[in-house]
Amino acid sequence: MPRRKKPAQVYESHRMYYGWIIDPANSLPIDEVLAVFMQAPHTYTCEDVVEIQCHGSFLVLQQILGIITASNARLAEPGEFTKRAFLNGRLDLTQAEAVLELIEARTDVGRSLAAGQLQGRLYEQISAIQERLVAMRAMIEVAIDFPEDETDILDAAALQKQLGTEVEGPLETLIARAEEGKIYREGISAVILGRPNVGKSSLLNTLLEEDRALVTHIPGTTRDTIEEFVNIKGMPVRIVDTAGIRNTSETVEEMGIQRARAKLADADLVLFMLDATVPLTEEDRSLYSTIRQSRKHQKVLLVLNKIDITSGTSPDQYRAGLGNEELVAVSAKLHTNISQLKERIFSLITGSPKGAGWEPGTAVIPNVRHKDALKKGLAACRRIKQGLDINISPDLLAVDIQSALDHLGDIVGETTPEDVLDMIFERFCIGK
Ligand SMILES: Nc1nc2c(ncn2[C@@H]2O[C@H](COP(=O)(O)OP(=O)(O)OP(=O)(O)O)[C@@H](O)[C@H]2O)c(=O)[nH]1
Ligand SMILES: [Mg+2]
Repeated sequence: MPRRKKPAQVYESHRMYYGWIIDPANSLPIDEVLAVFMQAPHTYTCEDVVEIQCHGSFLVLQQILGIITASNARLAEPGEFTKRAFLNGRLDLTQAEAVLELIEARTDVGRSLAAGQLQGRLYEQISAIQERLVAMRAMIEVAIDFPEDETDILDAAALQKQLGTEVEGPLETLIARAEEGKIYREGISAVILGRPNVGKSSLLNTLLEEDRALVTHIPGTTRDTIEEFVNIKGMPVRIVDTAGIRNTSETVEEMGIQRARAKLADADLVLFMLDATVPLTEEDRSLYSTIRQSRKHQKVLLVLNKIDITSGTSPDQYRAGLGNEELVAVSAKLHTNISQLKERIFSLITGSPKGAGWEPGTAVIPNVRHKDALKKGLAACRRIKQGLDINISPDLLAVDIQSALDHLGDIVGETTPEDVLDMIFERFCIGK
């Protein structure tokens, strides 16, 4: 603890103390700080915690950490605080995951979903389903213990109905939510492709509202891919600016073009950019057919740029040469029709008509890991129903009930294997 004028013998829990950190090696002051001792169990990890609030200088932090580690402490591993909170039962696994999501959220919608999960909304829904299954398991166990009364105890039709409404239904709803909420949680990726000089980097800058990428009148300016997140109606969209694609003998430019093509493969959406000051060129056509050949079902939006300069070609003439894809006419330079472009991107991805963004409200959106376990839980539930159909022995029903329970237990961290836990907490940064 920091040195105070009158060092206390006992530090009160959850009380701020003011003082100085003094270097024990030479008794020189390091920083003026506030420190708080928090006694278990009312702490983040449920263990005793000391927090020191110093000035945010790298050197000060390094020196204080040096003193602390010299007295037999060690640095926490990534996510260790949250992992301890989880292992000590203060958070379930979905809440622990929500901490990471809260830190990494890129839009308000994402942040709000993470906050809801941190409050335990997903956990509550999973626990409710678990309780139902436990009650059903109890009934089946009675049937196992008193086989002669089995027909009286196990009303197969009633049990099937109960499974449908109390387990299957809620599981299906959660799986559907995971699908529809995925884009808000993980975002999508949109790659801007087009000939050199059509204004790809200008569009990235306009969408970002900052001069991120270099823009010049010289074709071949962008040599590497540049990626930044843009918030489009609550949906995090990774926009990838690429090197203009053309035949070139220049090695660096050619490497950039290769990267641009590679980005095409993992994009959800291609913003195919055209230059309104010239008619459609042969290069445009061949680039378009490359895109279509490589990913037949990929979404493509034609972006006709530089409409501030009038030309003799109508938007429909460009579309006619490019598979009649949807087209938005913009001026990246003058920011014309940019909100319309965002609307089109949003509706193309979400499939919802243009208009309102998504309101998270009190929605619960399971992540990919949860969805996987929910699907396995649902499959087990369906096996139970089929088993009841053909009157299988209660012992076998109990096995499937247990399997459904285990999959739900994986979500909240009750039965999650150690390696999965490690994978989750390794994604955290140090100090969380
Ligand atoms: N008039 C007009 N000029 C634009 C517009 N958008 C971009 N430009 C100009 O077009 C030129 C090329 O713009 P960039 O954004 O560098 O084009 P690019 O597609 O990234 O080019 P490469 O990186 O070389 O492939 C620059 O001189 C821009 O100022 C626009 O909407 N209107
Ligand atoms: Mg560029």
